[in-house]
Amino acid sequence: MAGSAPASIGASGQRRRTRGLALAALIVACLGGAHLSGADREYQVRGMVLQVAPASRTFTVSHEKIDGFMDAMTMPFEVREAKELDGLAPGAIVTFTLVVGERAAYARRIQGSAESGTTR
Ligand SMILES: [Cu+2]
Repeated sequence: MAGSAPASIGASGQRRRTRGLALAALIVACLGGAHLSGADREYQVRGMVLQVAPASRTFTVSHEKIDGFMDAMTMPFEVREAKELDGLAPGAIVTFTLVVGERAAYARRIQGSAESGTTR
């Protein structure tokens, strides 16, 4: 039989992989936006918690624009210790300090905002 393989085989798999890379690149671009000079930088961040994942020590926040660093967006942030996520729940309005080092970034001093009404 003179069967010829379709030339387009595997095209969809290729596309899926490209999308994954684009997402990773977005996160890197986001954290790489600062002009890192070796010293850690700290930024005040305010936003709404969308997801909390103690197992991976991360929480996802829809954050407001961070002056001099990045525009408003939704992204995951890491914390040093899972217990820092205690009491956080989707929908909470929080402020925290984002520490950006040469190779990693993490959130600290996460505080609920009075506006979120969780302490009523
Ligand atoms: Cu961001």
